[in-house]
Amino acid sequence: MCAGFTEEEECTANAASRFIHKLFSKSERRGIQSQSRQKIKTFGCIQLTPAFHFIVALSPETTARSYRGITWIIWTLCCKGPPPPRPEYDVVCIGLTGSGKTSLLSRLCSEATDNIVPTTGFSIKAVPLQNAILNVKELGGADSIKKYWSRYYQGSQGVVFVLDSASSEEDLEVARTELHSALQHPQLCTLPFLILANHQDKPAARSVQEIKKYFELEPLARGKSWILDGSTVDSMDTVKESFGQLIHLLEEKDHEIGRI
Ligand SMILES: Nc1nc2c(ncn2[C@@H]2O[C@H](COP(=O)(O)OP(=O)(O)OP(=O)(O)O)[C@@H](O)[C@H]2O)c(=O)[nH]1
Ligand SMILES: [Mg+2]
Repeated sequence: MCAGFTEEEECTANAASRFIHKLFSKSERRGIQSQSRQKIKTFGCIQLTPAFHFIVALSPETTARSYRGITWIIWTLCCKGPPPPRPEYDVVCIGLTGSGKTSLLSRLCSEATDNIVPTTGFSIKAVPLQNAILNVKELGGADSIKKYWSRYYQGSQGVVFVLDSASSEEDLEVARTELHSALQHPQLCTLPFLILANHQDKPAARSVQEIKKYFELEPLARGKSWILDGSTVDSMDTVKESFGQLIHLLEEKDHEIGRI
């Protein structure tokens, strides 16, 4: 998030940056795409007006105020309407029962987590994140439901796989088998994966490095876009960052499809 921004300002500023971005010629855009996402935001404004060069050099408070002002002027003069909605992506969330899928998704949606029960069938949540909304379809992880997972993969643009890093060897082995078959499934094998090694707060939890080795991710997921992060339901800032990275991969995939 830019220094001094409220979430609402950040959202509006992001929307304005996306609009400015669209104004560029294709060749300019290609050049800018190679920069980091933060630079895209800044470059978008710098291209629009050299005066913004000065503004970004000022204090965070001044920058935030000026950015908001410029954003308002752009929208008033050019768009005469509310900023466009954040992009939406359809994501499927799988993992064994008890791995923490519902807990993490509920926390991301600012919902209470006191009375969470095992998911029967599936449940869909619109998870609002800074740069996108993820429509996440969580598939229950109980044995009776797991065998039907693949029926619900169609239409997914990304995958979140949650595992319990502190589970028994036996359960970890089952989780590994499930992740491997998901990574190789024809409807998922080309999609970005976010793998969350959850329950990291527990003393028995394996480290992310241990999970990476145990799950043989390097050889299996080579050539695919995936992220493996540790997580716990008590540290949602980290989880939001992981989802932010997934969104980045989803955006890249979108651009890739656009280029074809
Ligand atoms: N200590 C700890 N407990 C967690 C964590 N994440 C989830 N839990 C607990 O694990 C239990 C199961 O969580 P759920 O969110 O229902 O798991 P799920 O993956 O949705 O399970 P199914 O819906 O049955 O597939 C709950 O009691 C949660 O409070 C975590 O990171 N640390
Ligand atoms: Mg659940």
